[in-house]
Amino acid sequence: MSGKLRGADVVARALAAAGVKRVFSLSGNHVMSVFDAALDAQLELVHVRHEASAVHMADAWGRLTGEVGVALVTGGPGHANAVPALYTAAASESPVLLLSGHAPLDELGRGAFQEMRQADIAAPLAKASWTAASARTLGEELARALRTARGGRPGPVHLSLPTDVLDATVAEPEAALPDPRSFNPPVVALAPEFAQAVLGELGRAARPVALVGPALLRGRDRESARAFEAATRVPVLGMDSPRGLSEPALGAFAEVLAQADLVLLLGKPLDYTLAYGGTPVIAPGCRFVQIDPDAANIERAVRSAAARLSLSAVADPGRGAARLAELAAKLNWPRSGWFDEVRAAVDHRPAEWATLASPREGPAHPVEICRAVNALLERDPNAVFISDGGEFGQWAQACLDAPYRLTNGPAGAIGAAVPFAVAARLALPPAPIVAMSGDGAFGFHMAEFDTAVRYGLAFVFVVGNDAAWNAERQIQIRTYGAERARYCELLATRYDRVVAGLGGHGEYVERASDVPAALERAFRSGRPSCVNVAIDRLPAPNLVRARREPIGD
Ligand SMILES: Cc1ncc(C[n+]2csc(CCOP(=O)(O)OP(=O)(O)O)c2C)c(N)n1
Ligand SMILES: [Mg+2]
Repeated sequence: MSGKLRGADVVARALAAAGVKRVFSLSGNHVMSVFDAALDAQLELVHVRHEASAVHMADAWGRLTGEVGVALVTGGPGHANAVPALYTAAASESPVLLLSGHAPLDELGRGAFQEMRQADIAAPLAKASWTAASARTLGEELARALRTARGGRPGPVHLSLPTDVLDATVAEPEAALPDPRSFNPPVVALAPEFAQAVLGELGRAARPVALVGPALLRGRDRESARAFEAATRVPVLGMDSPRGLSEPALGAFAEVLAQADLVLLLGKPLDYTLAYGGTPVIAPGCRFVQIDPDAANIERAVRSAAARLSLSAVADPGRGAARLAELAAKLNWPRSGWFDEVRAAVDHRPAEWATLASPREGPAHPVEICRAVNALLERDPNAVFISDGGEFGQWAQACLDAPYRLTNGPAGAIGAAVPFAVAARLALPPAPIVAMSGDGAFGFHMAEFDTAVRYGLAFVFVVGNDAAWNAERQIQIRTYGAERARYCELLATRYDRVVAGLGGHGEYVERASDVPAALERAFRSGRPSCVNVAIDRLPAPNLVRARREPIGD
C-alpha cells in the first residue's frame, strides 16, 4: 500500500480505532473494498442473508452492549433493503451505524449503476444521514457518525460511501484517521438548581411515578433508574411498547397511573401511549416534570400539557436519574403505601395462571410454554429473552423477563427476532438465549438460521404456531365479526424442518407435556434450534383487574 491508505482503509481503521470488532454485512459491488480493508484492520464481518437482518443485528448489538452496532450493505437495492430496519432501532433508541456503498460521486446525475438518493431515503428514520464527501474527510465523518449515534437519545445514523471515495488514496494516513477522543459524544448534565427543584416537586407529590423510555431500560442507565427508585421510592416504569399501557408486561399499571398526581418523564415522550397527558389515562390535575435529550419532545409536551408541565430540561435522562438518586439519598423521604400499590398493580397476573394446565392431549397454552421457558432462563444471570410477533409475543411478555430483554420495541415492527438472537449470541457471554415468536413473525428472517449455523451460534427459538397472523385475525373478529375473519390464516408449517434443513436443530411439539423435554434437547443440542409448538389461536391476555376502590391520599 506504499504508505497510502484507501478510503476503504480509513473506514475499517477508524471503526477498529473506535472499538468496533464486528460488522454485520451483506456484500455487493460497492463495498468489496471495505471487505478487503477489514482484513488488515482485524474487523470481523458477519455475512448475513438479508440487509434488514444486518441492521436488526446491529440494533441488538447496540442495545445489548451500549456500543454502536455497525451494518455495512451495498448501494442502491442493498441500501433500500436495509433502511426499514432503522425504524425499529430508532424507536428503541439503539445506537446503530448503517454504512451503505454508493455510486461514485463523479458519475452522479449521469445514470450511474444503482444510483439512488440514498441519504434522502434514510433521513426520516435516522438521527443523521449523509453521503461521505472525500477520502480525506472520511475519518472525521465516521467519528461524527459514531458520536451522533451514541449521543443524546441514542439512535441510528446513516453514512453513504461512494465507491470513488472508498477507492481514492489519502496521502497523509495519520491525518486521515480521526482523533480517538472524537468518537465520544458530549453529555448534557442537569443543572444543580434544576435537580433540586425536581426533588422538591417529587417530595410534594403524594402519588408520583417516573416513566422511562427504552434507553433507560438497559445497561448503566437502567442501574441509574433503579438507584433513583431505591433512593426516592418513586416507582419507575419502563414504557417500550407500541401498545403503551396495554402492554402485558405492565400488568394493571394503567389503573394506578390514572391516579398519579405527578409524572416524571425521563426520556419518555408525552405521546399517544399516554393519551398526550389527557384523561382517562392521566388525571386532570396531574403535573409533569420532563427531562429529555431532545428539545422537540419538550416542545410537544408544552403543547399537550401546557401549564401542567411544571418543570422541564433538555439533558441526558440517564445521567439525570443518577444525579437525582445521589441527591435524594441524602434526604429523608416519607414512606407511603403508594409505591407498593403501584408495584402490586404492575405485578398483577390472573391467579389461575399459576396452576393453568393445557388440555391433556391438546395443544400447549402459552402460559404453560412460558413456564418451561422460564425454567431455562432462570438458570443464568445473563440469560436473554427475545419476544416477537403478535398475540403469542404478548403472552410471552406478560409471563417472562430476563436480565437481557429484546422486543420489537415502540416501533412495533414484527420479524426481527431471528437476527436479534444471532447478534445476542455474538454480543454476550455464554448464557441461555430464548426467543419466543409467532409463526408469522418467524417467517420474515428465518434464513438467518443459515447465518447462525455458519458462525456456530446456539440459541433456542420457540415458535408459537397457530397457523395465523392471529393478532390481525383477532382484530377482524372483534371489529367485524368472526364470520368476516378472512385472509389472516397461515399453514401449520413445519418450521422445525426448515431449521433442520438449514443445519440447525428442530423439535415439533403437539402436546403441552412435551414442551419441557423438547426445550431441554434444543438447549443441549448446542446449535441454533427451533422448537415449533402447535398452539390455539388465543387472543392476547387481558390483565384488567376487578373493580377496586380508588386509592386515597
Ligand atoms: C413489519 C410489520 N408488519 C405488520 C405488522 C402488523 N402485525 C402485527 S402482529 C401481526 C401478526 C403476527 O402474527 P404471528 O407472528 O404469527 O403472531 P400471532 O399474532 O399469530 O401470535 C401483524 C401482521 C407489524 N406490526 N409489523
Ligand atoms: Mg401466529
